[in-house]
Amino acid sequence: MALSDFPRHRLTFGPSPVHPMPRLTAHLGGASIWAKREDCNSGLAYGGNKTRKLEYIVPDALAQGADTLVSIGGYQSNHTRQVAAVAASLGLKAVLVQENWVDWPDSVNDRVGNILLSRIMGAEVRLDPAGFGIEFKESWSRAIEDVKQRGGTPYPIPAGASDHRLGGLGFANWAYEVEQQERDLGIFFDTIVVCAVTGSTHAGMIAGFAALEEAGGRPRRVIGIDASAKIEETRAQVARIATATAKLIGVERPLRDDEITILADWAGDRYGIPVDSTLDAIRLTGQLEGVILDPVYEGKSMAGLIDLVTAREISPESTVLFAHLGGQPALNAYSSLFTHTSPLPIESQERGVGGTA
Ligand code: 5PA
Repeated sequence: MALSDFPRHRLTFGPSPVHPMPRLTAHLGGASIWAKREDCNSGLAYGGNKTRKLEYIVPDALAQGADTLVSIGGYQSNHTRQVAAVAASLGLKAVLVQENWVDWPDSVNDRVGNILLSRIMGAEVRLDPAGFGIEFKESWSRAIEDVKQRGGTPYPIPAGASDHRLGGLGFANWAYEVEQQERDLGIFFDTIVVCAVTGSTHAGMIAGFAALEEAGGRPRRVIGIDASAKIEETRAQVARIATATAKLIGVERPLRDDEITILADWAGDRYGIPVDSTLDAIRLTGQLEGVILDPVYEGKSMAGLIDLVTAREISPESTVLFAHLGGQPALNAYSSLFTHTSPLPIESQERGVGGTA
């Protein structure tokens, strides 16, 4: 089968925007940096990477006659917020298990940002004290059973919509979309940088680009930056989902080791807790580009990009695509990190690079 044989339920506006980041590029003085924006890919509750994954999962849920989407994440899960939005837009119910994944001392952590949005959209939100883990959870199977006992038809969606047969297809499709945008722009992104936690975003990209390479496309590097601080689990999950997704979309050859690259150095010690490099990356991207990143995921992957470009581990000749996967609503639970403006020492001659002198 090919990717185009799988049914897709459109939840995104269309291809997500791709744009250059000229002031960040000039500041880093190395590779040319662009972004592809999943944080504004849809009108459904701010969109994000899960909205894309759900485009290939929703047809299966509808075919099974489901009336309730059941999923799981942390209190500030972006994934569960997107499940709530998709359920609302389809006229389905959502039951969300929200676990205490992050020991974060913000008194409104379970009330603002993503969880607030899910409640507005009518999801049944179940707070659970369990900690971070992408493995199978008892609370999730209990939620599924409860829906059945009430006479409903649940459709289980695992954490991050990752450990699901169709979970990698959304970002395999992203690879095809990038290739089309490259043709339109007359550009080639030799390096992609993407955040990885439950794995199917990165894995889907690996599978999609492998399929394109098999069809004669140029090879490229897809660099995953771990934000789980459990690198071995994330790497194993990415490898497994990439392999399964590649098979699903008709890639004949086994994936090479160098196609599965996940780097550990920017996650800090714990999932959900930003470190200095995360906060620096958030401020730098905000102050140079007006682009907002979150402290759990995208701040960490951007920190990786910044260091790899600065250290020339990404070549100065490279054209790099930063996959911005969303996540900003969680910033509301991290307000204590940003109580003051901290202007960065940005050289004055850099100020005009974006266009206006
Ligand atoms: C998430 C995930 P994967 O889980 O597909 O590896 O994606 C990582 C990722 N960026 C990157 C953002 C903004 C994300 O939300 N979020 C999870 C959630 O519950 O929100 C699945 C963990």
